[in-house]
Amino acid sequence: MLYFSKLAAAIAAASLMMGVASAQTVLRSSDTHPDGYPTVEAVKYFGELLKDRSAGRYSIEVFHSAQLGEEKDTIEQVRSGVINLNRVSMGPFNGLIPETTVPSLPYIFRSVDHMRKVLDGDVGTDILAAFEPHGLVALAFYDGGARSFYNSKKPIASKEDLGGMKFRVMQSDIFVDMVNALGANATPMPYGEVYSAIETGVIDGAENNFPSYDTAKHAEVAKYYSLDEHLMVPEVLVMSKASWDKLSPEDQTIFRQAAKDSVVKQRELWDAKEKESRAKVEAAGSTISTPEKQPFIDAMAPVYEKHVTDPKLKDLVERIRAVQ
Ligand code: GTR
Repeated sequence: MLYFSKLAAAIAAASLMMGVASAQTVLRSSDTHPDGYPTVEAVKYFGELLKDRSAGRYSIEVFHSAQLGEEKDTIEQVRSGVINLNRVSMGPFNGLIPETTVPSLPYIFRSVDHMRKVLDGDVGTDILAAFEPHGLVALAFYDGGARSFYNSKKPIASKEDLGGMKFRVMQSDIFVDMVNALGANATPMPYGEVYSAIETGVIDGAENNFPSYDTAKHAEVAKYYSLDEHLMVPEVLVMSKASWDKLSPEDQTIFRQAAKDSVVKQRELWDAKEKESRAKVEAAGSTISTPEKQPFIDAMAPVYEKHVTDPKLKDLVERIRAVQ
């Protein structure tokens, strides 16, 4: 009797061990946005596709709301392999990967359609490939729509109205130079500090798309949104090269395809969220002005002169402009 119960226990232990051996690998992914945000939901969807296509061997846990840290810090953690995946803006990569500066240039894209076409084509493939020497495998671009200025002080009816105002930007020199070229002052700081910086008057405002303006609650403290659409900085889903190298070539193909397929989902969610957030902030009392764009575009010449000197980057700019 004792023998049988021991045997049963041994079998149970063995199957448990086998279970552990065949258990799924749960990859950790970081996002600064809250649960439900289009990027967070798209990475979850990517995880579901992976789970299905790998017969349950891989899945993803998304740590949303900056639980793993602000973007710049989490990028370093992904490079060193501490975090497996990260959904981030292109902006914080500008100092590290020169090619990421090009899609981060003001008014480089003529429209959202133009941006999507560029990112889906050869230029997009080349920019994604530029991450690899930096300990990162870039799997896909997500949509971050257009970014515009907002502030707590006054409506911006023209470029001149920005003069002397203080705006938070993402931590990249391009954005500092962009704000300075508009006659305003730039303060680079992490996303998570923006709300209180506006509330306490350290800055007059910031710049972002409607979903971020809404979900980070910046609309509560900066009611004047001006639709100048100076940036369309793409989002990017990156994987740690250390994690990537552990995958078999077959699994790498599954990952790449699943990431690609999640882009379609993200764009659908994005388009809906942009409309929803805009309606929500307007209903809550934000006013939206539409300054003439051409003076903003004209003011960007020095930013291009300073940041697009390398022939490789000049070529990327030309290729983007040539996409119809
Ligand atoms: C958002 C973007 C984030 C982050 C943030 C910021 O639009 O989705 O990844 O970059 O802007 O301004 O820091």
